[in-house]
Amino acid sequence: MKSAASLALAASFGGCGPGRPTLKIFNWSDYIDEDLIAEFEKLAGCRIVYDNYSSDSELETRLATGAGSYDVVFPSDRALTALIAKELLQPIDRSRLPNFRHLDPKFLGRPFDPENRFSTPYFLGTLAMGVRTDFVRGEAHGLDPLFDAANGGRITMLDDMENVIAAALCHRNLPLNSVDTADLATAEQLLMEQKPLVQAYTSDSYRERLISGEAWAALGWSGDLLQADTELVDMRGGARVAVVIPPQGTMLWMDSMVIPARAERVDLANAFIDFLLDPRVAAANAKKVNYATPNAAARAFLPAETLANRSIYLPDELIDRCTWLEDRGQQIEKIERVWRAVRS
Ligand code: N2P
Repeated sequence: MKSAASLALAASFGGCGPGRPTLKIFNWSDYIDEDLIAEFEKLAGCRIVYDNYSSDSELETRLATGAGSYDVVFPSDRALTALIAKELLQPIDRSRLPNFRHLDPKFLGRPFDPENRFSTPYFLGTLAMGVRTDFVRGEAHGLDPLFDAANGGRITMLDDMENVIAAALCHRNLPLNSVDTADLATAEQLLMEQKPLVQAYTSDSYRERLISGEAWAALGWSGDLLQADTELVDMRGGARVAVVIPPQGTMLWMDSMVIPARAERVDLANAFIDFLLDPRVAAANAKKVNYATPNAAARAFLPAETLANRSIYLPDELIDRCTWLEDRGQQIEKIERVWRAVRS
């Protein structure tokens, strides 16, 4: 039985049947409760084409070359500045997003889009490490297991230049956004020494590798690591993934929902974004992906244990020690040079 709201929504997009309109979405991997995709298809009487990417640069290239147009994409804070400057996004019509009001004002008006003309916050998370506690013994001190020869061949690092270098700087207690020549030389040396121990530089397969036990220690995004732990708990084999947020502070990030300039179904794109902003939907999504929701009203629908999870909702004193990725302008070349050395 369809609700009146869903019938109205479906009617406004041309209804069901073979001629159903198509909404094209491009999102990071493991970053949505897939039941919500089916729920929206039903609600709006549309078909969703859902593709994944694993880095901001992959997204930017796709939008810039126009290879396949998308209607909703999810760039991170650092990528937004460039996407806006290159006119690859379109301004949002706030009157189409009645649920926008549920967002916590603390996550609006960030420097990359001060008036939220283009972006609607989706999730926040951190750069973190996951370790298989059955293979990596003892309490992890900061990111130590990632650089420990005892885990040789069982370590994965993100395929992401700024975050890998930030992790190395963090391990050496240096500022995460440093472009100081000596700091970067320290990071480079550490990463070159680590390289023979690394099984893979990957941003989209570490979750699975931790679950299978192929990887024992992984640098990753907090929610994906927590998802790996949840799956292991569900499998009841006794294995766990401990999620470690370095106590000295880590990188924080926030991803947003945006509509590309070349989107073909702006009507459906708005309806989909507004659907994800619905407090009940936002809570279901947050519970599944284990990232922090910027949706204040959604918190009422989240289990107390999720809200109490300090790897998702960081305590204030830890947030104070964390940083956001800074735009390093021309100095980024220094970071690129280190990354080339590590990856060549
Ligand atoms: C989810 C990746 C989170 C996006 N797999 C990092 N910005």
